[in-house]
Amino acid sequence: MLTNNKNVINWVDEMVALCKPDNVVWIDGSEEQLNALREQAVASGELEALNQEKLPGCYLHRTLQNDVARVEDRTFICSRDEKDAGPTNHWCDPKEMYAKLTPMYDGVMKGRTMYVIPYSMGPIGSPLAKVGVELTDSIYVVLNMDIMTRMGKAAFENLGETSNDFVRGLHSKADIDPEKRYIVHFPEDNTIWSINSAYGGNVLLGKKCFALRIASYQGKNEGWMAEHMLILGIENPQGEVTYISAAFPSACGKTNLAMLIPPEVYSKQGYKVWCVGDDIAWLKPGKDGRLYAINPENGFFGVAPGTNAKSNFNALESTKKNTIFTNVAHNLDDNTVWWEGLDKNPPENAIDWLGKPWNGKESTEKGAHPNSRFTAPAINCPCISPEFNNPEGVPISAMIFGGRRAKTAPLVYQSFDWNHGVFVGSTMASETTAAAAGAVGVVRRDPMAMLPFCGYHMGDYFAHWLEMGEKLGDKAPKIFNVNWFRTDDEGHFIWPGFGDNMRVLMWIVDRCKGNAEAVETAIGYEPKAEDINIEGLDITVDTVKELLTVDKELWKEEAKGIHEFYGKFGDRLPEELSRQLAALEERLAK
Ligand code: GTP
Ligand code: SPV
Ligand code: MN
Repeated sequence: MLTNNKNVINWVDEMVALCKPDNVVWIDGSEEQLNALREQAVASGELEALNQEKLPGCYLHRTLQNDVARVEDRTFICSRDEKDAGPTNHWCDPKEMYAKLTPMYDGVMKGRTMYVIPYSMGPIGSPLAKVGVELTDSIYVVLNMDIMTRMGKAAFENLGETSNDFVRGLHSKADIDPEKRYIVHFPEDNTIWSINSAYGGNVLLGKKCFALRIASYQGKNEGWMAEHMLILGIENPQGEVTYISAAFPSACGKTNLAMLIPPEVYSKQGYKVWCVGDDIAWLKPGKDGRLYAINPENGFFGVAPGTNAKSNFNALESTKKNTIFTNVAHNLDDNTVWWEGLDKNPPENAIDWLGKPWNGKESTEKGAHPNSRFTAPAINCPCISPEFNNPEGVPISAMIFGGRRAKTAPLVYQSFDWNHGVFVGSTMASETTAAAAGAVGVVRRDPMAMLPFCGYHMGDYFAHWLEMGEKLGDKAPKIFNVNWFRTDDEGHFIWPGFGDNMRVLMWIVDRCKGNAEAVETAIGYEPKAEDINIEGLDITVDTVKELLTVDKELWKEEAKGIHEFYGKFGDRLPEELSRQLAALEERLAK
């Protein structure tokens, strides 16, 4: 045991009595212990060691075909009152859910080992950090948690001997039976139960389950925010850094934006981009009244397909050592990995994500699953921010919302003020991706990119955003919306995206500093097309103009869709948002 904390010990005892593992191993985080686990996982086939010269410390893992993404329809928020889960979450009475799952956990770890993982979300010692303990029967989970969190003994030091403020996570692979898969949150008990999955967001309980679903609930009660946001800093040639956070739905470009390489027109002037985080931000007002953000994670669980030296050099570099690859193709010629979009040279002698022999030159099947991922330590990232471990976090000047919209949303616009920005975030919509099980490419509302991650009633969540704005007053970040995904009539993306998104960020930074003009439109402030720097691009100002058009007819349709969406929230929809919608309709009618 690594702690004298009775709350931890009693709970672990209880869960051991329930799951009945043959052994219980407390994870102290030492390299010795982790190496032994790596060896064990390789011996059992759970992991395959990759080419240790080309990819030192790297391993490959495959999950079952039925277990490759988050499962939103099996994810529950079990608040005591159904109304507190709200219309966007699946709910079940906590008593009923405990009663249903307890027999499933009973004896589930017989013949297995239970690992007790203490971890900190956020830098150890940070006033914004929080402790969790995950119990799991999966070595893969232990090794991923080691990369994704500050894991081990030190996390308990942060908790102290008497505190009860830790999140209790219980995970078992069980039989990986999709019919009995449950990802369940009890926000009022600080508890997460996950069973019958062994994939990413379903089982790395510090990530979506704690750092978003439970933490969003805690944040509402404690006056802070947990958001599905990247955090980046743009350093100008004078050395001043402006920090931006951005919420895009799953697989819509957070990792890519967070580590972008500035186009030459900026790099030659001395601009730099620093990555603080690529998926989750915890934000809290600081002593000076501004909003400060930390990245609660310690690594990246990033989408592999599409990652290459050109699209995201920094992410690719991050995966060159001490990384776990999940569901990518295995190149047998040199024992490395491959995925669609890595390069134009797929291996001929390979194993695909399903574990079958695969010839990438001939096969029409994909070698890697579209939601295949890498788990890479943040410190590997060449542009990791010097502030990454700053316990106080970084001050946020701008917050950006965005999604995949083929038509409606323009390249960029700024909200009129905070409340209007909350309206813009609350009405976000995006095409679905492979990050969650289900249809891909269907437009759905995904407020603040939090639809699958808000641990309480989304109407109350909107109210919390409005309250935070009141608290922050004129120190509140400015709010923007972007869309890198507008397409032409042939369905091609019009905007080059990736590193060139910096050109849009620069307008945003200039707006924050009062250095750029804007044009007022029905939906918000837009840049003048000439104010987006296209030097070095093969697109024209007219293309930028086209990207900035606001089609009033489309937006009138949009407003109808928003009415319908808002209707779900009944009297828990803040009146301010109804007013914002009415104001938008008035502006569109003009
Ligand atoms: P999660 O980890 O699921 O939360 O996703 P994310 O938001 O971090 O998404 P990520 O950056 O991994 O991008 C997902 C996909 O979008 C990849 O296939 C990228 O190649 C693609 N993508 C990212 N940025 C851009 C862009 O600016 N333009 C275009 N066209 N595609 C992009
Ligand atoms: C997402 O789906 O938004 C992810 C991947 O970041 S997972 O951790 O699986 O949720
Ligand atoms: Mn995510």
